[in-house]
Amino acid sequence: KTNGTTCGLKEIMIGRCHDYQYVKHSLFLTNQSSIKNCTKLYEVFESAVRYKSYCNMNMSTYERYFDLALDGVHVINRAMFWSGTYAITHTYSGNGRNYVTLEDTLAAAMVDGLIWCGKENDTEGFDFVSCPYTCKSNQWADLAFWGLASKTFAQLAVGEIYVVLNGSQAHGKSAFRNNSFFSSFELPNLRRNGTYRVTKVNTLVLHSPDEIAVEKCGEKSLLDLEKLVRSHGFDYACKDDPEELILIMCSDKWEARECQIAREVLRQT
Ligand code: NGD
Repeated sequence: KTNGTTCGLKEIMIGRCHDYQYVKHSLFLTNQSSIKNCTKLYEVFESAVRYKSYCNMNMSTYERYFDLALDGVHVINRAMFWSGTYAITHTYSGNGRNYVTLEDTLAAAMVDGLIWCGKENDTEGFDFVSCPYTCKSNQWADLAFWGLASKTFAQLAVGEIYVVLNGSQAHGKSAFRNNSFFSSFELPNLRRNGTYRVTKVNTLVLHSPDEIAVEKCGEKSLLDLEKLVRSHGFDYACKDDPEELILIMCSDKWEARECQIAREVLRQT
């Protein structure tokens, strides 16, 4: 077991691309002209990374890939960001049916959860044995893909946006961290001007059933977030544990005290 490039990277990416366009989103029915060539997309991705040293990656490495994969996409009133809440946010977004997360876009869906790194002077051109987690010589290498993905996605959001934060973070982590992808690459890149600007940031703060609520709306790091959001000229709203999200959390934590209410209400009907 290693953390090298995922075996079958190419087949997975091309397969996911077909699944995304022809099955999950049935684009051939609704918007045939927006269908992208999956092989071409993979080739553009591959040419950025294969045979290249991982530590030479930078914030422009994947520019062509995102230009192509996200061309023509914008997300009006339902872009959803997350930090420390991956699983529940994606259950809630419903593959883009309810809200649209970065991972619900083709560009990110093709590689979400996969690992890859190039290798110079190698027949495969990818390192299938191990990928460096950090490059001492180049801090940008880590950020090359997901940093640019986050920035590009933030620039496509229009109108009201949503961010799902974790108010039960352990180990002194805060709900809104100033070194997270959300605060470094997404918040600063939201459109502030023009017809297609962002108008309002809706923050949803989740507390895991049976765990301590470390931060609630209007407290600690959530105050910093509010100030920052307002200084960018956006409206701000914050809600602790919206009911529809409590129900999703309780489906995994049925025994928790907070989930008793849901149980009792469901029994009555
Ligand atoms: O220092 C790091 C690091 N810190 C977190 N992560 C890191 N990866 C590194 N190589 N180096 C990974 O980022 C971590 O394993 C998580 O899976 C992921 C997100 O971290 P989290 O939960 O702390 O939240 P962030 O705010 O940093 O990033 C989430 C936002 C969200 O709105 C997405 O649109 O940024 C976008 N995103 C960023 C990174 C990765 C998505 C992904 C993804 N799909 O893998």
